[in-house]
Amino acid sequence: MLTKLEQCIVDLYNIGVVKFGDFTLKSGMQSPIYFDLRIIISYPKLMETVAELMWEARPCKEYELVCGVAYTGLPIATVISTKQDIPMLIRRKETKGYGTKKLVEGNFTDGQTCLMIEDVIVSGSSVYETAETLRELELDIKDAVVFLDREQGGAGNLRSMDINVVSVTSMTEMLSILLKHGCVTQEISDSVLEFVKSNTATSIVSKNKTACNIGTDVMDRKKCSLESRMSTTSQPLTKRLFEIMVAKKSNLCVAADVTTSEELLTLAEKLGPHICLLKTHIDILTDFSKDTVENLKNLAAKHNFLIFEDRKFGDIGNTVANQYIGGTYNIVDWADLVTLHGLPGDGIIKGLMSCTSGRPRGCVLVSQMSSTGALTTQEYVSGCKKIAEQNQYFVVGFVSQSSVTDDPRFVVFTPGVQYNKKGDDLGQQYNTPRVAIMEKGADIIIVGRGITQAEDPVAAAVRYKEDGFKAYLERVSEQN
Ligand code: S5P
Repeated sequence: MLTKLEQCIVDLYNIGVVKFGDFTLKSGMQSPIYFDLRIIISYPKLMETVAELMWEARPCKEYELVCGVAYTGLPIATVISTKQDIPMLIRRKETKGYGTKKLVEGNFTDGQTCLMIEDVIVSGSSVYETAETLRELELDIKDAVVFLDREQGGAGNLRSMDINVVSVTSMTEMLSILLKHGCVTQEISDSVLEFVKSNTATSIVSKNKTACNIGTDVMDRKKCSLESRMSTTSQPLTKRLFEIMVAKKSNLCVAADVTTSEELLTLAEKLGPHICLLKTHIDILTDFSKDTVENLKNLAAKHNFLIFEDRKFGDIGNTVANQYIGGTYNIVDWADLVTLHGLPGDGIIKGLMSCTSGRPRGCVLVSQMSSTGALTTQEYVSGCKKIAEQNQYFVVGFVSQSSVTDDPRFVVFTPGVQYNKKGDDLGQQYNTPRVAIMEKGADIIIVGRGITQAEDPVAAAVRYKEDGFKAYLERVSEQN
């Protein structure tokens, strides 16, 4: 005799709610399992069972309201609302551009208790966004009930925001039921559990602050040590970058804007020990060949730095995918990081992500530029931040001229750094490393001609590196 939960999970499996394969989650994370509860709207009886199990799992006996988290939480909340005779609220994903412009639909009064209903949590950010809106309207939000907890840190993240979340089932329990009933092989089940175990460092971002999974503290990027930031991110390359910066005591990226492979490789060999990143404009080379990048990759491994191609992609997803993987340069093959503009919207990132075939890759959004008259407005910066938050598994950070984010997961890269000059004849503007780090909020300084055209590039690199790291240490040790 199957328990109600067992029967429900087997039924969900049979209608295709649980899928095994290679999936990209909302955050950009690649997952070997996808739980897609949306299709239960086609199976009313099963939806009723899901709603019953969720109602039975609720943390408190009584609530004055229920609110489904869009979209899959909505039909489930509706079933609970009608069955239990509890009024319901709907939180829109976006405000309407007309009429009342309300974000929340339904009647309520200050202080009413409201239970949030969601299908599945990964980081908990969708539940948190809803809670944040409802709390702004003076509703009493303490609890959420979800059907599946993917066990990737969401429950802990929500607890640190004072939201108690209970789940009908967990990934571990669901897999063991599916295994017992022959719906999944031991091998796949093990690989999913392994994936879950190694991807628990999700975090959520609220409008005003960042919740990190380090205790319950709210962290400000500029005050956080690189070590403490490692566990805030689920982007593998960001973690690696932090590790390299700590190991080499370097927040220096050299912009190796030279025209021959020999010059590029010589710079990489000589400056390699002092930098965390080497930035290329590969299309400046007059003699590019596959050997150039093979040799560069070897030097990156030898000296422990990442390769950062400053391609500044700026087109629709399909075009950038072709540019990233194809053409002369096959950038995805050798560049750990690439730059891109946020102008085309989110699709540009999806386009890049579609090319990685599981290789650790990341991108940096150019949100502000160093040149005079740059058209990167505050509104544009906000748009870039939103794209980054929605694609946190792929976005490493921002190229910018100010502290565009306080979120410790994201790295701020600042070009336009040089000691001796205020600018060039073509609109470039410079700050010193200290100003870039202490005043503009840079994590990494990008230095080009200040090093490549110095009489002694190695000595110059050492000076930029030492001053840069000293300024970082000073910034994190400063009291507010
Ligand atoms: O806003 C920007 C963004 C970038 S990535 N301003 C910049 O200067 N850059 C790049 O940084 C630019 O393409 C160049 O490779 C480097 C600055 O070089 P420098 O010689 O002026 O230090």
